[in-house]
Amino acid sequence: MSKFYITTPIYYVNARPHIGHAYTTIACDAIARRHRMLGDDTYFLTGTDEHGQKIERAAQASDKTPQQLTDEVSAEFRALWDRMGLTYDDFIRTTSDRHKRGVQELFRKIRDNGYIYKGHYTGQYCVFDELYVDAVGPGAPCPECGRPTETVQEENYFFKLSAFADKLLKLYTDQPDFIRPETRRNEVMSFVRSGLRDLSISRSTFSWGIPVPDDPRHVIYVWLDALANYITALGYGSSDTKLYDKYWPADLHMIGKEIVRFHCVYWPAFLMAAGLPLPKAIMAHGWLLFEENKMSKSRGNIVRAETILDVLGADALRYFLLREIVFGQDGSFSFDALVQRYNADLANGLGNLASRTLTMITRYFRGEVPYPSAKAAHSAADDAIATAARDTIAAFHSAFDQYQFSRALEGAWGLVAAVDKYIVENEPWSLGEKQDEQSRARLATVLYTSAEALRIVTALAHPVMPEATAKIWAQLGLGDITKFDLRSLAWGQLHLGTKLGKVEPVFPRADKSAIERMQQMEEQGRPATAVTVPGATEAQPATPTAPPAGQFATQAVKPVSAPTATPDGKISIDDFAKVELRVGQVKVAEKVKGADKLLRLEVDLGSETRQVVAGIAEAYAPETLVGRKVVIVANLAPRKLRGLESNGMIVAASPDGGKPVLASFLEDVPVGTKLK
Ligand code: ME8
Repeated sequence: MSKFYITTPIYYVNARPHIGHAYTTIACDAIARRHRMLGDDTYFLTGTDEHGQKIERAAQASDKTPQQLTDEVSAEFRALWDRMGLTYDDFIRTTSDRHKRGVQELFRKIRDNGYIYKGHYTGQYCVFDELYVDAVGPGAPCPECGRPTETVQEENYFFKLSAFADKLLKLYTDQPDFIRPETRRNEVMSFVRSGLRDLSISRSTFSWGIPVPDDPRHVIYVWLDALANYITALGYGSSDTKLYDKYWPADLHMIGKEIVRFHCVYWPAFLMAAGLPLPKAIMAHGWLLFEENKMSKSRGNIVRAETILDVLGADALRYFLLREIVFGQDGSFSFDALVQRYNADLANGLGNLASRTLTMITRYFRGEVPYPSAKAAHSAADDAIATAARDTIAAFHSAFDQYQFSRALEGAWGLVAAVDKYIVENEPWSLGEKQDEQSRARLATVLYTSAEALRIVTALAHPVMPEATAKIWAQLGLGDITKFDLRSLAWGQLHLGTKLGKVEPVFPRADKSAIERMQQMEEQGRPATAVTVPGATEAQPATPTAPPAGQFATQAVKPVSAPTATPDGKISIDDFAKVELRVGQVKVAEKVKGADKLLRLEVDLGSETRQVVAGIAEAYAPETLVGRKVVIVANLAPRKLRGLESNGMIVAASPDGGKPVLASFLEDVPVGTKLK
C-alpha cells in the first residue's frame, strides 16, 4: 500500500469562500478519493491562512479583532467544505498552537543552520500579495497585481535565499515533474536564473503573526508561516510526529498559478535550509474567470458555491469545473455553460443511460442482471462496446494521473455516447415486446452490455461525482461504491443475476429557470464589492469593475454611470470620455452632523469650487484633507445626502472592501487638470 499526501493552499480569511477556492479543493478531493479507491493510504489537508498585515487590516476595516474575523471566516470555509462533502483529513488553522509551535521550530532550524541573519529592509511591499517587490519609489505599482505598494523600512530577519539558486535549478532540472505544468516550470526557472536576493522573513511594524523565537518584537513573515502548514499539520515541531514520519514529503501541493513563486522557490529553499525533505510535486492550475476576469473578492466578481449547491447540487459543480476547464489553463465560468453541461452530460448523458438501462432490466428481467452469452445472440457491436470500455479505463487512468481531468471525463463520456447509440441501434424496447428465445437472448445481451458499460463509467466518475455515482452504484445492486477497488476495474465483472436496487432518476433536467434562479441568488447574496466610492454614489448599486491598470493606480474604481457595455463587457473610448475626471484641491473639510461616514468638502476645481459629500470620514480626519489634491468626477448629476447637495464624486479605492483610500498623484498636478 503506498501513501499519498495531497494539500490545497490554505485560504486567506479576508475573503469569504467562492467557487475559485472550491475549484482547487474539489480537484484535490477528486484526486484524494481516487487514490483511496486505488488502495493508497491517502491524507488530504486543507485549511486557512490567518496571519499577516492583510488580515489585520481586513479585521480593522470590519471593526473586528483579527481573532474574531479569522474564527468567523475560517469556520465558513470549513462549513462549506463539509456541506460539499469534501473528504479532507485535517483542516489546519495558522492561528492554532500546533501550527505556531511548528513554525517557530522551522525558523529555529533554519537559523541554527546559519541561513538567517539580521538586517534592515527598505523597499516596497505589496500587502495584497504579502510580497516584497522590486518596484522603486513610494506608491509604485506591484509588478504582480498592479496595486500600489507601500514603503517598508524595518529591522528584519533575512533568509539567505541567494544561497539556494543553484540547488533549486538542479532540483527543477533533475525532477522535471516537480513543477507542473511545463509553462510554470519555465517561468520559475527563468525567475531563479535571473538571480535570487535574500528575503526578509520577519516584520516588526505590526503584530498579527507568530513571534520570532527569542525576539518577540518581530513576527514571522506570513508566507514562511503559511507554507509551513504543510508540515505543522502533520505534527512537525511537536512531540507526536507519527503523521509527519508517515506522510511527509507531500506527494502533491495543488495551487493556483499566482502563488507559484512562493511554493516552487521559497518553500523548497526553506526546506533545504532546514534540512528537510522536499515535496514531490507542485501542480499549478489556472484561474477561474467570471465576466472575463479572475474571480476574486477584490474584483467583486465572485460566484458563491452555495448558489450552485442549492440549485444543481455539488456533483454538478464538481463535474462542470473538472470537465469544462482544461486543468492548468484559465477557464470561464458562466451559469449558462453550467446548466448546458449539466443537461447535456448529466441529465441526458449519464443520467439517461442509467435510467433507461436499469428501467428495462427491471421491466424485462424482474430487476436482475440478465445472462448475456448465448452465442447466437452475440454481435460485433457488443464486442465494440467491450473494447471501447477497456480502452476507456486505460485512457481515463492515464489522463487522471496527469491531472487532465477534462480529457479523462471526455473519454468516459465518449463511452456513454457509444452505449447510447448502441441502445438506439439495437432497440431493446422492440426486443422486449417479442417472446421468442432468440429475441430474449439478444435483449439480455444488449442490456447486460449497457449495464456493464454503465458500471464502468460510474466507477471511473466516482471521485468526480461521489454522490450521484454512489446512487447509480446502489441502483446497480453493487452496494457501497467507496468499498470498490478501482485497481480491479475490468470489463465483464457485473455478476449475472445481480439484484438491482430501487431505480430512481439521479440528475433531473434543469430548465431555463435554474439559470435565472442562480443569477438572482447571486445578485441578492453577493456581498458588497470592494468598490465603495464614497459620497454622491452611495445610493447607486454596486457595479463590479475590473481592477484598473495604468492611470488608476487603485484597486477598483467604480464608473460614474454604467456606460453601454459591449457584449464582452468593454466600453468604448467615447463612453469613457463621457466621464469628466478632474484634479481638485480640498479647501474645506468637516464632519456631517449625525453621519459617521460622511464628510462635507469644498473642492477647488480651478474654474469653480464645488461642495462634495463623501463617505470617507472613517478613513480620513477632516483636518488631514485640507490642501490635499484629489480626483473628482466633475460631471455627475447632483444628489442630496443628509440634506446636503453633493456636486461630484471623489475617487477612491477600498482595498479588500475596507476603508477608502483616495486616488492621488506622485507628481504635482495643477488644480483643474482633466484626467484622460
Ligand atoms: O494565496 N481561480 O490564499 P487565497 C482559481 N493564503 N483558483 C482560485 C481562484 C480563481 N479565481 N481564486 C482563488 C493565498 N483560487 C494564500 C495561500 S498557501 C501556503 C497560502 C484558489 O485565499 C487557488 O488555489 O488568495 C489560489 O491559489 C488560492 O485559491 C488562493 O487563495
